[in-house]
Amino acid sequence: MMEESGGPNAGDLARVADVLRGAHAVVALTGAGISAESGVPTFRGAEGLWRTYRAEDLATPDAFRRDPRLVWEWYLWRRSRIAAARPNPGHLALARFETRLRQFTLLTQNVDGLHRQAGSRDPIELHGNIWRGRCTASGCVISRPPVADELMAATSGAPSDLPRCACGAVLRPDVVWFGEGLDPEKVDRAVAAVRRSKVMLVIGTSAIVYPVAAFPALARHGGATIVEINVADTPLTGDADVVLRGASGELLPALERLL
Ligand code: BJW
Repeated sequence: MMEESGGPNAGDLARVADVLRGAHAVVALTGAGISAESGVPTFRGAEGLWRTYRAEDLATPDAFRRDPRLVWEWYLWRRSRIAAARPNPGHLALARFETRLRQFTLLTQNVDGLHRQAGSRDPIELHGNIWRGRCTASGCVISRPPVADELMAATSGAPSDLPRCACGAVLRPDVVWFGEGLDPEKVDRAVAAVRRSKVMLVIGTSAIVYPVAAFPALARHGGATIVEINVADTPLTGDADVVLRGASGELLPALERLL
């Protein structure tokens, strides 16, 4: 259902639109929930990936050392789901916020690349990008290695068939696993944007994975208004200044219409 001007969030939407219009710097932080309406599975919750798969077996450096083939197969399966997905009205509205709002910075924990597809010019992808591979020897990053070749390689049996860099070393997915540090350059840019923000929109994230989960508190400490957009409560909900309860694919376009 579309969020209409007289809907349950109407007063809060108008209030958020007012604050956004007056703000000199705005940050949006997104999580898996913004891509849920595009058909990309989230991690937690009833249908979440971690209900079916164990993070310890698939999303840690140890898991990759133990069984790189299993990890690659999981990532290639996820790529195939993402390849079939298109940006939804939530991604598209955020891309337009870039031109409508002053100093708008988009931070995302998502690895699916849908913000770029929607037209966002420079989303800071804090947890990496599933479409890139990274050389386990040199650390060099390879954009969009051919998926079909990798799929065949990853499922054809021999260990030497794992996706490889031109130097011969095995590639790994260019994403951030549990226990790994985030790219310091991205964290620095993100923290600078968070510190100068006057409004922070926290959209579709369970807000429990650190260090990103600390960003709303940092923004709040600097005096920013925190707006949570989510279909459910999170640990952030009680500390948010405004909570817009509902699907981001409906609420973000509704917010944009009020700007
Ligand atoms: C909707 C919606 C709709 C649905 N509209 N909303 C104990 C205490 C504190 C910290 C730790 C601890 N033990 C370990 C740690 C550290 C750990 C951590 O935070 N763990 C917590 C889980 C406890 N963090 C790390 O390990 C990080 N690294 C680190 O700390 O490094 C330290 C270090 C420094 C220097 C050197 C070495 C180390 C790294 C974390 C990496 C996270 N990686 C993943 C996988 C990425 C790759 C991949 O995709 O495979 O990132 S895990 C997964 O969680 C993914 C996500 O980006 C991340 C966050 O999930 P997100 O986006 O919030 O999704 P969900 O599913 O949780 O939530 C969806 C939300 O959407 C829900 O709220 C829904 O209600 C909502 N929703 N539909 C609006 N339509």
